Amino acid sequence: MSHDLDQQAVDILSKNDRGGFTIPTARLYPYQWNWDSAFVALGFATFDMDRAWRELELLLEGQWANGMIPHILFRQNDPDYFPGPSVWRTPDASNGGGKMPSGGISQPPVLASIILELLAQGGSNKRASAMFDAVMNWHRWFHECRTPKGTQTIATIHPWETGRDNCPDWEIGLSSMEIDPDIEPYERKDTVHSAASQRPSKEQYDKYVTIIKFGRDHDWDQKVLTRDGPFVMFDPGLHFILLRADRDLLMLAERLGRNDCVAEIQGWIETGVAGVETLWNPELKAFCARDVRSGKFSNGFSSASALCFYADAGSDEQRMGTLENIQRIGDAVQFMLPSWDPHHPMFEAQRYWCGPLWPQMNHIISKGLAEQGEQIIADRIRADLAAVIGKSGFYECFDPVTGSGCIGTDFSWTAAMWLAWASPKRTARAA
Ligand code: 9WN
Repeated sequence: MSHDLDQQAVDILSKNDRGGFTIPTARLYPYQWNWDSAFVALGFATFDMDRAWRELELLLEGQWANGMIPHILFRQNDPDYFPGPSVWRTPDASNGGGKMPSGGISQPPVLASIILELLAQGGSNKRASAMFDAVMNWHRWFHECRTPKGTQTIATIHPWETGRDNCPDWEIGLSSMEIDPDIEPYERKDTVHSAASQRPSKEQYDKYVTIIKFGRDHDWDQKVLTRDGPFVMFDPGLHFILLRADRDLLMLAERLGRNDCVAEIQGWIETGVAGVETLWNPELKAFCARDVRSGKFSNGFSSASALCFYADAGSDEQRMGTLENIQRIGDAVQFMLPSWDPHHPMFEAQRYWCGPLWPQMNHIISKGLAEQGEQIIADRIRADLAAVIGKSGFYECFDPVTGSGCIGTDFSWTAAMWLAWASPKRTARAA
C-alpha cells in the first residue's frame, strides 16, 4: 500500500505542476501560493532536487519592491478563484509592487527553513546563496511592517495572511470590525468547488473583502494597514514560524558566509524571543492570538499554539502548559493534532480551520516537539497523518475524529508531506 501511496503522491505533484510552480489543487486553488510552494519543495526534493529549487525560485519572482512575498501569485487570470487579481488590484513593479499581479498580503514565512532543509539534504549552496538577499528582505519586511507600534510581536492584518483563514482565533478581531457597505458585489467560487458547510461563512467573506477594499483604498501601504486597518491581531502562528525562520536564516548566513547579515538577524531573534510574552494567555496556559487594539486574548488552543517548540520559545512553565493542552486534546480525538480545541464550543471537525488537522502544520509541530525531546507525541502526530492519508487519500485537511478527508482533493502539500515525512519509506530512512 505504501508503495502505491508514494507513487500517487509523486503523480499528484506532477499533475499539479504548472511548469516550475505547483498549484495546491485544480480548480479550487489554481495559482501559486506562498507557503504551499515551500512545503511542496520538500516533496519534490525526495525525487527531483532541481525541481524543488525551481519551485522556490518561481515563488521569489513575485516579491514586491518592499520585500513582501505575497500569499498568491496571479500569473494568469483564472475565473475559478475568488478573489482574483481584479479584486486585489495590487501595485505593479513601477509602483512598488511585484513583477506580476498578486495578493496584497503575505503568508507564514517558512521559506528560510525549507531552504536550510534542502541544503541539509545535499542541495546546492549556489542556489541558496542566490536567494539569500530576497529572503532577508522578506524577513525585514515582516519585522518592520507587521509589528504594530514598534511591538516585538508579529501581527497580521488579514486572516488569510496567517494561512489559518477562519480559525476561531480571529473572531475577536472580525467581530469588532464592520462590513464596508461599499464593497463591490461578488460571487464566491470556493463553495462551487467544495461543500459550503466546510468553508468560511458569508459574513467572514464579507469581512475578508472589506479588508481588501481598505488595502486598495490605501494603495496597499503595508504600514498603514498595520496601523489603521480594520483588523489587526497578534498571531502565534506567524510569530513562531518567523522566529524559527530567523534562527534558520542565521544558520544559512553562517553557512553561506554572509557575516554582514548576522547582527541584524540576531537582533530579530532577540526581539522575537521577547515578543512571545505578549502571546501568553495565563488563563489557558497557552500561547494565543490576541487583538492588538483591545488586548483581548483568543480563548482557545489552536494548532499554532503548539508551535512554540518549533520556535524553541517559551519558559519551562509555558512549555509544560502547552504540552498539557496538547495531551488533553490528543485524548479527545483519534487523529492529532486538530487545528482547534475539540473541547471548545466553536470546534467543528470538518469546517476548515475550526477543527480539521492540516498536514503541513502538523509536520512543523511534530518537528518542533521531536527537537525538544517530546518524541512520543511527535511520532503520534506523524503516524496519525499517515493513517488519515492511508484511510482517505490526499485531501487538503482531515476530520480529526473520523479521519475522513475534507475540501480539496489530490492536494499538493499533502502529497509533499507524505513523501518528505509521513510515508513509511521515509520513516524507515529517518530511523
Ligand atoms: C486563501 C492554498 C491556501 C492555503 C491556506 C488555506 C487556503 C486560501 C483560500 O488555501 O486559503 O489564501 O482561498 O481559502 O487556508 O492556508 O495556503 O492551499
